[in-house]
Amino acid sequence: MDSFDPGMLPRAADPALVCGDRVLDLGRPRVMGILNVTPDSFSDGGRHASVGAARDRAFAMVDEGAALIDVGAESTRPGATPVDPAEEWRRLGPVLGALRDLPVPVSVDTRHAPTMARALDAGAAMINDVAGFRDEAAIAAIAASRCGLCVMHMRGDPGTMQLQPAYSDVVDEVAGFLSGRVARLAEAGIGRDRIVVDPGFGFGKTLEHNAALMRRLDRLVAIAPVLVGLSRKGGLGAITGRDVTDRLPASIAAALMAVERGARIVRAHDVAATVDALAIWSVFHQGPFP
Ligand code: HH2
Repeated sequence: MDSFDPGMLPRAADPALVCGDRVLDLGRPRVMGILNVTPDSFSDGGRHASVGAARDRAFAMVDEGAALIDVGAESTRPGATPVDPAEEWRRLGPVLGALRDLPVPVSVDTRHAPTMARALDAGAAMINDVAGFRDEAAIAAIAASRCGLCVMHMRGDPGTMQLQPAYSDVVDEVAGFLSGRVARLAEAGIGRDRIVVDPGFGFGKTLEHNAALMRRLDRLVAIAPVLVGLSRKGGLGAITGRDVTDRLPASIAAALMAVERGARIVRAHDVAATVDALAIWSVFHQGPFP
Protein backbone atom coordinates (compact mmCIF):
# COMPACT_ATOMS: atom_id res chain seq x y z
CA MET A 1 0.00 0.00 0.00
CA ASP A 2 1.28 3.51 -0.83
CA SER A 3 2.13 5.46 2.26
CA PHE A 4 -0.04 8.46 2.95
CA ASP A 5 1.47 11.89 3.58
CA PRO A 6 -0.74 13.81 6.04
CA GLY A 7 0.96 17.00 4.80
CA MET A 8 -1.10 16.63 1.60
CA LEU A 9 -4.35 17.39 3.36
CA PRO A 10 -6.17 20.63 2.48
CA ARG A 11 -5.23 23.70 4.48
CA ALA A 12 -6.32 27.18 3.33
CA ALA A 13 -9.07 29.11 5.08
CA ASP A 14 -8.99 26.80 8.04
CA PRO A 15 -8.39 27.76 11.65
CA ALA A 16 -4.93 28.02 13.11
CA LEU A 17 -3.54 28.47 16.59
CA VAL A 18 -0.71 30.83 17.46
CA CYS A 19 1.67 29.13 19.89
CA GLY A 20 4.57 31.47 20.63
CA ASP A 21 6.59 31.85 17.44
CA ARG A 22 4.86 28.91 15.76
CA VAL A 23 1.45 28.67 14.11
CA LEU A 24 -0.32 25.34 14.34
CA ASP A 25 -2.47 24.60 11.32
CA LEU A 26 -5.84 23.29 12.47
CA GLY A 27 -7.11 22.62 8.94
CA ARG A 28 -7.15 18.98 9.95
CA PRO A 29 -7.51 17.55 13.46
CA ARG A 30 -4.30 17.33 15.47
CA VAL A 31 -3.11 15.19 18.35
CA MET A 32 -1.72 16.66 21.56
CA GLY A 33 0.45 14.01 23.25
CA ILE A 34 0.16 13.76 27.04
CA LEU A 35 3.31 13.71 29.15
CA ASN A 36 2.59 13.49 32.88
CA VAL A 37 5.60 14.01 35.13
CA THR A 38 3.63 13.15 38.25
CA PRO A 39 3.74 10.26 40.69
CA ASP A 40 -0.06 9.94 40.75
CA SER A 41 -1.72 10.56 37.36
CA PHE A 42 -4.65 8.23 36.77
CA SER A 43 -3.18 6.31 33.85
CA ASP A 44 0.55 7.00 33.55
CA GLY A 45 1.57 8.26 37.01
CA GLY A 46 5.24 7.63 37.85
CA ARG A 47 6.13 6.43 34.36
CA HIS A 48 8.13 9.46 33.27
CA ALA A 49 9.61 10.43 36.62
CA SER A 50 13.19 10.93 35.39
CA VAL A 51 14.08 13.76 33.00
CA GLY A 52 15.54 11.25 30.54
CA ALA A 53 12.37 9.13 30.48
CA ALA A 54 10.23 12.23 30.01
CA ARG A 55 12.40 13.49 27.13
CA ASP A 56 12.38 10.05 25.44
CA ARG A 57 8.60 9.83 25.71
CA ALA A 58 8.12 13.36 24.31
CA PHE A 59 10.35 12.66 21.27
CA ALA A 60 8.66 9.28 20.73
CA MET A 61 5.25 10.97 20.67
CA VAL A 62 6.52 13.49 18.10
CA ASP A 63 7.74 10.57 15.95
CA GLU A 64 4.28 9.05 16.28
CA GLY A 65 2.76 12.26 14.88
CA ALA A 66 1.90 14.46 17.86
CA ALA A 67 1.57 18.12 16.82
CA LEU A 68 1.93 19.37 20.41
CA ILE A 69 3.15 17.89 23.68
CA ASP A 70 1.28 18.74 26.90
CA VAL A 71 3.43 18.41 30.02
CA GLY A 72 1.66 18.20 33.39
CA ALA A 73 3.18 18.03 36.87
CA GLU A 74 -0.01 18.02 38.96
CA SER A 75 -2.62 15.31 38.62
CA THR A 76 -6.12 16.75 38.31
CA ARG A 77 -7.92 13.41 38.48
CA PRO A 78 -10.97 13.46 40.79
CA GLY A 79 -9.87 13.56 44.42
CA ALA A 80 -6.20 14.28 43.61
CA THR A 81 -4.08 16.01 46.26
CA PRO A 82 -3.23 19.56 45.15
CA VAL A 83 0.43 20.29 44.39
CA ASP A 84 1.89 23.65 45.39
CA PRO A 85 3.65 25.69 42.69
CA ALA A 86 7.12 25.11 44.25
CA GLU A 87 6.77 21.32 44.04
CA GLU A 88 5.14 21.59 40.63
CA TRP A 89 8.14 23.55 39.34
CA ARG A 90 10.59 21.11 40.91
CA ARG A 91 9.02 18.40 38.72
CA LEU A 92 8.50 20.57 35.63
CA GLY A 93 11.56 22.85 35.36
CA PRO A 94 14.18 20.21 34.47
CA VAL A 95 11.82 18.53 31.99
CA LEU A 96 11.10 21.79 30.17
CA GLY A 97 14.86 22.41 30.03
CA ALA A 98 15.27 19.01 28.33
CA LEU A 99 12.54 19.72 25.77
CA ARG A 100 13.93 22.98 24.37
CA ASP A 101 14.88 21.26 21.10
CA LEU A 102 11.56 19.45 20.68
CA PRO A 103 10.39 20.15 17.11
CA VAL A 104 6.75 20.83 18.12
CA PRO A 105 5.28 23.36 20.59
CA VAL A 106 5.38 22.41 24.27
CA SER A 107 2.20 23.08 26.24
CA VAL A 108 2.20 23.17 30.04
CA ASP A 109 -0.85 21.87 31.89
CA THR A 110 -1.06 24.04 35.00
CA ARG A 111 -3.61 26.07 36.93
CA HIS A 112 -1.02 28.04 38.92
CA ALA A 113 -0.06 31.54 37.74
CA PRO A 114 3.55 31.43 39.07
CA THR A 115 4.11 28.15 37.19
CA MET A 116 2.69 29.66 33.99
CA ALA A 117 5.17 32.55 34.16
CA ARG A 118 8.13 30.26 34.82
CA ALA A 119 7.06 27.82 32.10
CA LEU A 120 6.88 30.59 29.50
CA ASP A 121 10.36 31.79 30.51
CA ALA A 122 11.57 28.20 30.09
CA GLY A 123 10.29 28.01 26.50
CA ALA A 124 6.70 26.72 26.78
CA ALA A 125 4.62 27.82 23.79
CA MET A 126 1.17 27.09 25.23
CA ILE A 127 -0.57 27.07 28.62
CA ASN A 128 -3.36 24.58 29.24
CA ASP A 129 -5.33 25.74 32.29
CA VAL A 130 -7.95 23.27 33.54
CA ALA A 131 -9.34 26.14 35.65
CA GLY A 132 -9.99 28.18 32.47
CA PHE A 133 -7.94 31.26 33.43
CA ARG A 134 -10.45 32.08 36.18
CA ASP A 135 -7.58 33.54 38.20
CA GLU A 136 -6.73 37.13 37.21
CA ALA A 137 -3.10 36.38 38.14
CA ALA A 138 -3.11 33.67 35.45
CA ILE A 139 -4.23 36.21 32.85
CA ALA A 140 -1.49 38.60 33.98
CA ALA A 141 1.07 35.77 33.70
CA ILE A 142 0.28 35.04 30.05
CA ALA A 143 -0.86 38.42 28.70
CA ALA A 144 2.51 39.75 27.58
CA SER A 145 3.55 36.55 25.78
CA ARG A 146 2.31 35.12 22.48
CA CYS A 147 1.63 31.68 23.89
CA GLY A 148 -1.37 29.60 22.89
CA LEU A 149 -4.05 29.07 25.55
CA CYS A 150 -6.37 26.18 26.27
CA VAL A 151 -9.35 27.44 28.28
CA MET A 152 -11.03 24.47 29.95
CA HIS A 153 -14.28 24.23 31.93
CA MET A 154 -14.10 22.57 35.33
CA ARG A 155 -16.82 22.67 37.95
CA GLY A 156 -15.16 23.48 41.31
CA ASP A 157 -11.74 21.92 41.81
CA PRO A 158 -10.33 18.40 41.42
CA GLY A 159 -10.73 17.60 45.11
CA THR A 160 -14.52 17.99 45.07
CA MET A 161 -15.64 18.21 41.45
CA GLN A 162 -17.14 14.71 41.17
CA LEU A 163 -19.25 15.03 44.35
CA GLN A 164 -22.73 15.07 42.85
CA PRO A 165 -22.15 17.48 39.98
CA ALA A 166 -25.40 19.23 39.01
CA TYR A 167 -26.30 21.74 36.32
CA SER A 168 -29.62 23.16 35.17
CA ASP A 169 -28.33 22.84 31.58
CA VAL A 170 -24.75 21.62 31.29
CA VAL A 171 -24.31 22.72 27.66
CA ASP A 172 -25.57 26.27 28.37
CA GLU A 173 -23.43 26.53 31.47
CA VAL A 174 -20.21 25.27 29.87
CA ALA A 175 -20.75 27.37 26.71
CA GLY A 176 -21.53 30.44 28.86
CA PHE A 177 -18.42 29.94 30.98
CA LEU A 178 -16.12 29.44 27.99
CA SER A 179 -17.46 32.40 26.03
CA GLY A 180 -17.20 34.55 29.17
CA ARG A 181 -13.55 33.58 29.64
CA VAL A 182 -12.75 34.18 25.96
CA ALA A 183 -14.36 37.65 26.26
CA ARG A 184 -12.31 38.41 29.40
CA LEU A 185 -9.11 37.28 27.65
CA ALA A 186 -9.95 39.47 24.63
CA GLU A 187 -10.45 42.41 27.01
CA ALA A 188 -6.95 41.72 28.36
CA GLY A 189 -5.62 42.08 24.80
CA ILE A 190 -5.24 38.38 23.96
CA GLY A 191 -6.02 37.63 20.31
CA ARG A 192 -8.61 34.97 19.52
CA ASP A 193 -6.01 33.29 17.30
CA ARG A 194 -4.24 32.24 20.53
CA ILE A 195 -7.23 30.48 22.10
CA VAL A 196 -8.79 27.02 22.06
CA VAL A 197 -11.64 25.95 24.36
CA ASP A 198 -12.31 22.62 26.03
CA PRO A 199 -15.52 21.30 27.66
CA GLY A 200 -13.44 19.48 30.30
CA PHE A 201 -14.83 15.96 29.97
CA GLY A 202 -14.94 14.33 33.42
CA PHE A 203 -14.19 17.55 35.31
CA GLY A 204 -17.26 17.87 37.54
CA LYS A 205 -19.51 16.00 35.10
CA THR A 206 -21.49 12.78 35.16
CA LEU A 207 -21.57 10.44 32.18
CA GLU A 208 -24.84 12.07 31.15
CA HIS A 209 -23.25 15.55 31.29
CA ASN A 210 -20.31 14.33 29.20
CA ALA A 211 -22.67 12.81 26.63
CA ALA A 212 -24.74 16.02 26.41
CA LEU A 213 -21.56 18.04 25.80
CA MET A 214 -20.40 15.62 23.11
CA ARG A 215 -23.77 15.76 21.35
CA ARG A 216 -23.74 19.58 21.36
CA LEU A 217 -20.05 20.16 20.72
CA ASP A 218 -21.16 22.46 17.87
CA ARG A 219 -22.11 25.06 20.53
CA LEU A 220 -18.48 25.20 21.67
CA VAL A 221 -17.05 25.08 18.14
CA ALA A 222 -18.90 28.37 17.56
CA ILE A 223 -16.83 30.00 20.35
CA ALA A 224 -13.28 28.95 19.35
CA PRO A 225 -11.44 25.88 18.01
CA VAL A 226 -12.20 22.99 20.37
CA LEU A 227 -9.73 20.70 22.14
CA VAL A 228 -11.05 17.53 23.77
CA GLY A 229 -9.54 15.21 26.36
CA LEU A 230 -11.25 11.84 26.66
CA SER A 231 -8.24 9.55 26.52
CA ARG A 232 -8.58 6.55 28.88
CA LYS A 233 -11.00 8.47 31.11
CA GLY A 234 -13.28 6.93 33.72
CA GLY A 235 -16.45 7.65 31.74
CA LEU A 236 -15.15 5.36 28.98
CA GLY A 237 -14.46 2.70 31.61
CA ALA A 238 -17.99 3.12 32.97
CA ILE A 239 -19.47 2.40 29.54
CA THR A 240 -17.19 -0.47 28.50
CA GLY A 241 -16.36 -2.01 31.88
CA ARG A 242 -12.67 -1.84 30.89
CA ASP A 243 -9.77 -1.05 33.16
CA VAL A 244 -7.67 2.07 32.49
CA THR A 245 -5.01 -0.03 30.74
CA ASP A 246 -7.55 -1.35 28.25
CA ARG A 247 -9.42 1.71 27.01
CA LEU A 248 -7.72 2.38 23.68
CA PRO A 249 -10.64 1.33 21.41
CA ALA A 250 -13.03 3.39 23.55
CA SER A 251 -10.64 6.39 23.47
CA ILE A 252 -10.39 6.20 19.67
CA ALA A 253 -14.17 5.96 19.27
CA ALA A 254 -14.64 9.02 21.48
CA ALA A 255 -11.91 10.97 19.65
CA LEU A 256 -13.52 10.24 16.28
CA MET A 257 -16.94 11.32 17.47
CA ALA A 258 -15.45 14.56 18.78
CA VAL A 259 -13.68 15.41 15.51
CA GLU A 260 -16.82 14.50 13.56
CA ARG A 261 -18.54 17.14 15.67
CA GLY A 262 -15.87 19.73 14.97
CA ALA A 263 -13.07 19.25 17.54
CA ARG A 264 -9.67 20.26 16.14
CA ILE A 265 -7.26 18.98 18.80
CA VAL A 266 -7.46 15.63 20.58
CA ARG A 267 -5.44 15.23 23.81
CA ALA A 268 -4.25 11.61 23.92
CA HIS A 269 -1.93 9.19 25.71
CA ASP A 270 -1.84 6.71 22.78
CA VAL A 271 -0.51 9.01 20.09
CA ALA A 272 0.27 6.61 17.20
CA ALA A 273 -3.16 4.97 17.26
CA THR A 274 -4.96 8.30 17.59
CA VAL A 275 -2.96 9.85 14.71
CA ASP A 276 -3.87 6.87 12.47
CA ALA A 277 -7.55 7.14 13.37
CA LEU A 278 -7.62 10.88 12.66
CA ALA A 279 -5.77 10.39 9.35
CA ILE A 280 -8.47 7.95 8.22
CA TRP A 281 -11.18 10.36 9.34
CA SER A 282 -9.48 13.31 7.61
CA VAL A 283 -9.06 11.59 4.24
CA PHE A 284 -12.51 10.02 4.21
CA HIS A 285 -14.02 13.30 5.34
CA GLN A 286 -12.18 15.89 3.28
CA GLY A 287 -9.72 14.24 0.85
CA PRO A 288 -7.34 14.45 -0.90
CA PHE A 289 -8.76 12.14 -3.54
CA PRO A 290 -6.97 11.18 -6.75
N1 HH2 B 1 -7.64 16.07 31.28
C1 HH2 B 1 -6.68 15.81 32.18
C2 HH2 B 1 -5.66 16.74 32.43
N2 HH2 B 1 -5.59 17.89 31.73
N3 HH2 B 1 -6.44 19.32 30.06
C3 HH2 B 1 -7.38 19.59 29.13
N4 HH2 B 1 -7.31 20.73 28.42
N5 HH2 B 1 -8.42 18.73 28.88
C4 HH2 B 1 -8.56 17.56 29.56
O1 HH2 B 1 -9.54 16.83 29.31
C5 HH2 B 1 -7.59 17.23 30.56
C6 HH2 B 1 -6.52 18.15 30.79
C7 HH2 B 1 -6.71 14.52 32.93
O2 HH2 B 1 -5.96 13.54 32.26
P1 HH2 B 1 -4.45 13.12 32.59
O3 HH2 B 1 -3.52 14.28 32.37
O4 HH2 B 1 -4.10 11.91 31.83
O5 HH2 B 1 -4.48 12.70 34.12
P2 HH2 B 1 -4.04 13.38 35.48
O6 HH2 B 1 -4.82 14.65 35.64
O7 HH2 B 1 -4.35 12.33 36.52
O8 HH2 B 1 -2.56 13.69 35.39
